[in-house]
Amino acid sequence: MANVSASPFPFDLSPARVALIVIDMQRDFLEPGGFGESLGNDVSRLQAIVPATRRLIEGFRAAGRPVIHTRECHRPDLSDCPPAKRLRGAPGLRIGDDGPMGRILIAGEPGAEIVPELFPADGELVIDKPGKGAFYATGLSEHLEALGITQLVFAGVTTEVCVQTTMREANDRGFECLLAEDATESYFDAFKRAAIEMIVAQGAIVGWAAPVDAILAGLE
Ligand code: C5J
Repeated sequence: MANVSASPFPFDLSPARVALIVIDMQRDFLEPGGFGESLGNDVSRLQAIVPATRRLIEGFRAAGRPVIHTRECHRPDLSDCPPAKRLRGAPGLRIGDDGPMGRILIAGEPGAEIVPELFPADGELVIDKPGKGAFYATGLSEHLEALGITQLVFAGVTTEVCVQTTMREANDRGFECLLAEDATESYFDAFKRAAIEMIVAQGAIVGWAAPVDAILAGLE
């Protein structure tokens, strides 16, 4: 066990039982012309965490620990996209519409792909998920069980939506959850800060948060 300096108190990282989950670092959320920008967001906020996320991924690879990537996307016929999700709000482009990077959030389209800097290595699991959480309608739970994973480190976007949804469910499923605070981001600074505060509140009610460097030190 290695102690990681974390909030609200040190996290006992178990290098043999930990995996990294990188949530939705997709072109549709990070690049101009994608879904995130069509909702009126400044995507440069999310691009800024790419270097720290890359360092975290490389640290897990070097330690021989599993790196799992998720992508929020849907089947081309939208059969896994409830109308309530597709029709909500007033984005410039809805899920399934044609955009500059192909159809928005559709599996196999360029926009649904993970940004090149963080592209999965051969053999790394990539989970396509129709929901915000990575456990709903995916095989993630069975995969983690097969690997004997009991601790999860989280990175990715957005902190208060897909990252927090997945982290909360992971916590309910009994995983010890640690958020890499400089490898996650929101389009809204206040939302990111509030999400982290909520996660670590009341003695780590959902989990812990720590900087990438502290997590990497615990992996060594
Ligand atoms: C959103 C996500 N925000 N990956 N997706 O719609 O957080």
